[in-house]
Amino acid sequence: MAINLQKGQRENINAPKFSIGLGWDTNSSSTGTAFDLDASIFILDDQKKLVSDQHLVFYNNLKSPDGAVEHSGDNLTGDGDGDDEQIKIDLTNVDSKVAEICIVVTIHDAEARRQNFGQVRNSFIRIFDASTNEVILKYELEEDFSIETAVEFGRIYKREDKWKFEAVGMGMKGGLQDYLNKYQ
Ligand SMILES: [Ca+2]
Ligand SMILES: [Ca+2]
Repeated sequence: MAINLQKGQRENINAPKFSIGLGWDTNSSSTGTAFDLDASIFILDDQKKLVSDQHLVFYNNLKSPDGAVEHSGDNLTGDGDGDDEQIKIDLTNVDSKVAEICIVVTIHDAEARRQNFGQVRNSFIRIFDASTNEVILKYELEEDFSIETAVEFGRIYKREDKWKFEAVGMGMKGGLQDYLNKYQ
């Protein structure tokens, strides 16, 4: 049975290998131009900084150096139900320096296209077993965003050698750059 999380809720992750599915829907008629949302994964050390530049996994860098985090590739439209972008995680391979994995979704070219998360609907993050497709955890983000152009959907972090997931659901106005400033 999947556990449905509320914002801020934390749960243990018991299986070290799993996939993350991210979904969203947009209505391009609200701004006149197409939306392209992108998942970026910040792999952080215990000082909450990127382990290296290669530890930012996104459409242009699909795999972390240790192979533990792998992005499925860029989805350009978000059309349809189900996952729009996916990430494979193998915590048994993760570099020993890694303490946290943050999953951030940004709107590509948001400023020029005058788009924000106030126009995005049906956002979710789910953790599932890729071999059985069984959903373990799911968090449906409430639609309480307005001008944010980047939202941290969730984070996976280590506490006393156990990995946990937190449903974060917090946004920033300055797009991916805000998160680069925070974590680089
Ligand atoms: Ca995309
Ligand atoms: Ca969708």
